[in-house]
Amino acid sequence: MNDETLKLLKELDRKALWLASWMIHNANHVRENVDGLKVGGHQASSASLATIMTALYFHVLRPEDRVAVKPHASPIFHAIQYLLGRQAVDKLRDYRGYKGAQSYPSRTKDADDVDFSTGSVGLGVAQTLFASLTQDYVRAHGFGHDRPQGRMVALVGDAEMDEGNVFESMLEGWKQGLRNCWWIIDYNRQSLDAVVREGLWARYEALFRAFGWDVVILKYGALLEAAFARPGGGALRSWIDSCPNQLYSALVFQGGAAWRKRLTDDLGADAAVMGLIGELSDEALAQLMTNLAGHDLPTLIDAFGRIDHDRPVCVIAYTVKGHGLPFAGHKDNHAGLMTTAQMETFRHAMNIRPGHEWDRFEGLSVPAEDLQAFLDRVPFAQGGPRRFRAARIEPPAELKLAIQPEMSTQQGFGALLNELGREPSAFSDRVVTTSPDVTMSTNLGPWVNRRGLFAHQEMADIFKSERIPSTLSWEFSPQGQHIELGIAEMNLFILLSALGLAHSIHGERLFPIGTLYDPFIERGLDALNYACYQDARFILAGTPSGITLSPEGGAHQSIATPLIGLAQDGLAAFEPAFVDELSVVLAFAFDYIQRNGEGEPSERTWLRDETGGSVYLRLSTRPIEQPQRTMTPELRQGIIDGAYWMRRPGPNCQVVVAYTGTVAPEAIQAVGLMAEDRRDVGLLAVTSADRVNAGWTAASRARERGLAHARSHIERLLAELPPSCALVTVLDGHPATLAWLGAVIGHRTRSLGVEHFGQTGSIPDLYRHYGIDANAIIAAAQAVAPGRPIRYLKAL
Ligand SMILES: Cc1ncc(C[n+]2csc(CCOP(=O)(O)OP(=O)(O)O)c2C)c(N)n1
Ligand SMILES: [Mg+2]
Repeated sequence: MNDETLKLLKELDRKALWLASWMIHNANHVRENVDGLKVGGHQASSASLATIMTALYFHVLRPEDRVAVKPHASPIFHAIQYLLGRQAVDKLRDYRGYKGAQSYPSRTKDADDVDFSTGSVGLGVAQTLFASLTQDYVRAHGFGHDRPQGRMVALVGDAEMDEGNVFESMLEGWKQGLRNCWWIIDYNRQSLDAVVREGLWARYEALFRAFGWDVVILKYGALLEAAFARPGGGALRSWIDSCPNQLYSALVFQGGAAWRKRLTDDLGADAAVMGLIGELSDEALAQLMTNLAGHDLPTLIDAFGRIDHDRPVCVIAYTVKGHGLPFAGHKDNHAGLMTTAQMETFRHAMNIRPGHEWDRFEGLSVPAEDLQAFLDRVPFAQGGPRRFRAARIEPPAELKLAIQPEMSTQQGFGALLNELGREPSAFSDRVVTTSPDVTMSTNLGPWVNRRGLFAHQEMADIFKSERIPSTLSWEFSPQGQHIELGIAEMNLFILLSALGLAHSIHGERLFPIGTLYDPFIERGLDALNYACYQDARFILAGTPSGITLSPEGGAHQSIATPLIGLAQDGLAAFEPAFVDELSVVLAFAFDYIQRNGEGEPSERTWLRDETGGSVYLRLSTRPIEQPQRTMTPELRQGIIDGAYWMRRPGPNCQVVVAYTGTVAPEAIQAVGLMAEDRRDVGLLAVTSADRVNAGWTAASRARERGLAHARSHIERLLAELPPSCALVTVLDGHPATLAWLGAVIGHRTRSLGVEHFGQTGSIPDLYRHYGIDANAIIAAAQAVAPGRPIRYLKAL
């Protein structure tokens, strides 16, 4: 790098820090602060990473690289994009405001091509690892060779390294042969609350090396290195090396005079050291002592340039939190904000005239044309758009399957995928399944037998070659279409997040399907939420679910997952009872996950169906009798819209049983038993509480906004009922999932479900115990639809 370039980069470094600071100051002081909440964290954290990000974005990164920027560096990221001409000034002015630049980098809400969202610490870090794996998967399958391979880069806060999911992903990365992944740790030795433990860097180093990563430690900048080479330099280096983090931080905050006093106290007897620091003014001494590598452009650029292999790399870059700002190093600086007076001082130092704070080329020490010419050549900005659009791939219109008289939805799921795997096709060749060590027990086995497991290298199944009978062939190859993960559920969701963004990040559409035991969704819930927030597209099968896997007991039962399905944005949740329903839902899902999000809500359902999203299937291992019926277009639509009449209520209907999922036999039986004593009983199959609920909410809102005729699917279904009719709802999950049905029109409602869990036993034992069997349904009907006693009701 020549001096000219270095000068320009230094200018950009300062400028980015100024803009980030001004954004924050503007958000707090200039623009009325509407929510009363001051920006916390962003100022000091942005300053900590400013130089590293300058080196990366203006010099090191290539258009094909993708980056996860640590959450609190959002302002510096937006400032850099603005300098590159990729972000509008209005977004900066409205930072943290309505539709302005986001507080934490957001793929979905920001306009300046955030590659990976961050915010919940640790998740963005792991996302880069799985994005890298996805890149390899895509290329191994013969896709995307017309584009260069990128490096997946994470800018990691040192406290972020405390998150367990980071380590879980490292272990998985090692197993999967991770490549092209850089994690750059902003080692400022500060977290949100305090200064971190001594010597953490050594733990990181050992850890990363153990997992096969290259570790680059960047501690001192060029000024300090030069000083170390001089007489007295050795002693100075030893002093800094052994200086506790707390003391170092405190001295950084206190400045030059404090450095001098402390060094004199400790090393006063060493004339060479005293000579060395004696030449320097207080200001120059402070500059020297804070000249850590993470703030030294030549050191950074040199180090990044030396990485000449595709093994994963961890860079531990020493920095000062709040570097260059008045609260640098102070342990309380996380929420530190610059006062108006401090901003004024900074403005003078930057040579910026009042009213010109946002101008890109204001106050430069280099000619604007030179800077513009440099920006025009920045490699990162040479590519076209960073988001690809992969063409839609036609899924099969129907998924065919011979349905046995008795089946579970989980069996049906395995059988449907088995059918899908039979023939190669443009569609099925892009299906990729994954599971955290529950591939067999979630019925992915037949599919895996057909399509094999993915790995960089072929690995034979010795059991097969030794002719030992086994139902599963466990053969790995670069063509395999199943990614087997270790048990960590966080990894499952982050991998789904990466595979589910392949169309946008790598330009190639994949159809990711992940399976796990339903209760363990809660283990990975934050990562699931993260995947949805990034608008990744995948299908998730949670199976088995509820208390229905009864003998397994509490450790494997799920109650809350239907509510997660209902509430999780970006995830359409279905709980089919029968395999023909599942087949319809799965075919719909393959289409739905490809929709691109620009349409209006459907006038029929008021669902945002054009927007698309991911799909969650809550399945069961309970074999139940399958209905013998023809799949009419109307039935198909009802299943997709979320509900249909299994038994249409008559005009004098007194009670309707609405059920979801695997308790269908109980609901059917209860309705049969009640029929003699309650007139015109109806049976409503709810295949997606989520979708009928969302449609109802949206239609209600549309009416309030003046669209008087808006009606959602569930409103039309329930409008058939007389006002005096009562509802009994039931599912193997939390009763609140369907309880709201009573509010749609105002029918009296009793909701059955599971609120407490943990018992082992047979299905009849547990359904009786928790009150979701046929008798409990009848008892509830008797209570909400009083009339003559229902004769089949037994004492509870
Ligand atoms: C999962 C999660 N827990 C807690 C937080 C709140 N939080 C934000 S940043 C942070 C620590 C920041 O420390 P570090 O990563 O070292 O960044 P620095 O502040 O040094 O820039 C915490 C606890 C969060 N964003 N996500
Ligand atoms: Mg930190």
